[in-house]
Amino acid sequence: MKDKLLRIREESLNTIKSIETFKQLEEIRVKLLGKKGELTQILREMGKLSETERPVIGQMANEVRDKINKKIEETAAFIKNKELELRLKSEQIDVTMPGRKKALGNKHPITKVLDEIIQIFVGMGFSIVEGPEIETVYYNFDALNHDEFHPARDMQDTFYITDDILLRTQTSPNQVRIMEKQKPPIRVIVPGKVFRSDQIDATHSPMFHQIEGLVVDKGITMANLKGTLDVFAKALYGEKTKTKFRPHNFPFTEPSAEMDCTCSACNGNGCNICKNSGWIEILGAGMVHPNVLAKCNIDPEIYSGFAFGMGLDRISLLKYDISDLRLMFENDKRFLMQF
Ligand code: 2NL
Repeated sequence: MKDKLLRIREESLNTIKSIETFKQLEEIRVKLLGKKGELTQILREMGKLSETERPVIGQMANEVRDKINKKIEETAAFIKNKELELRLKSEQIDVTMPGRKKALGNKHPITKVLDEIIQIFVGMGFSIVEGPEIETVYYNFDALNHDEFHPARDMQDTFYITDDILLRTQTSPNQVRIMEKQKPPIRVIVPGKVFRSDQIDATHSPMFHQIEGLVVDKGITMANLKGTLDVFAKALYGEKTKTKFRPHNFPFTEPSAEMDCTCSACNGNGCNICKNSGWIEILGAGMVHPNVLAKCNIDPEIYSGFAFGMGLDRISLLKYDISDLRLMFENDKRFLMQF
């Protein structure tokens, strides 16, 4: 029995030495010291021994058990240390590595042009106002002096929600709201989305962007309109830009005009962008119709004003030489990242 104990001791210590994982260690522990373990077996057979042998073998068996236990504990600590070391090594980070760059988006070409235009008018003392995209027939048409039979009112051209509610076809209803609320002097620009029932093609979209402007005060004349819009054109397209005004007709202004600028791509010499005319039409404008002022409780005998409106989409297409309006709304990053 003594030999057996010595053999167990020798073998156990050798096996434990070569162990590398907690799982193996636990297996060995059960094999040696568990209920069915070799050592336990021996301790159980102690009864068979003579009284002189029993204490000697007993003490020896205990010593072997303690020794194995101790070795197991040491090995456990060793494995734990080794695993920690491995983990530290594998999780090492190099704080000097350059970080991963987040891809920043960029502004949409229409937003860029809008920002630029806003900057110019803010520089001239205008405030920016925004308003609802869903409007009443009154604010969109009646208050703007559209007569009962004006073609723009047609179901074919305007998105009606009910007989009385529609998607605004221009941002002007918002200027009406401002005139109702605020006494002159008024100097505002109103950017926003507008809606018309157009078939989609390279130059048309049922949703597009406008920026309109309104100035109302005592003594405002056509000279203020022309001066302001000429300064605007020079700020947008460069100091050398010339402007010209052609007579036009809008229900809400009288007199009305359209303004052309010399083409900034060819300095007015003619190119494919301006279709060889040297001029580019950029906005419509006019003196606010007395009927419109009166509807907003502003006395047209005391006050006068000018107003203008332009399509941002068209100006952006021209500025960036983009051939198809649909590209603007397809959200294709390959297109959008170019601006
Ligand atoms: C265009 C022309 C224009 C206005 C908009 C306006 C607003 C009020 C009173 C009078 Cl409240 N007029 N707006 C005036 C003239 C032209 O837009 O071609 N837009 C794209």
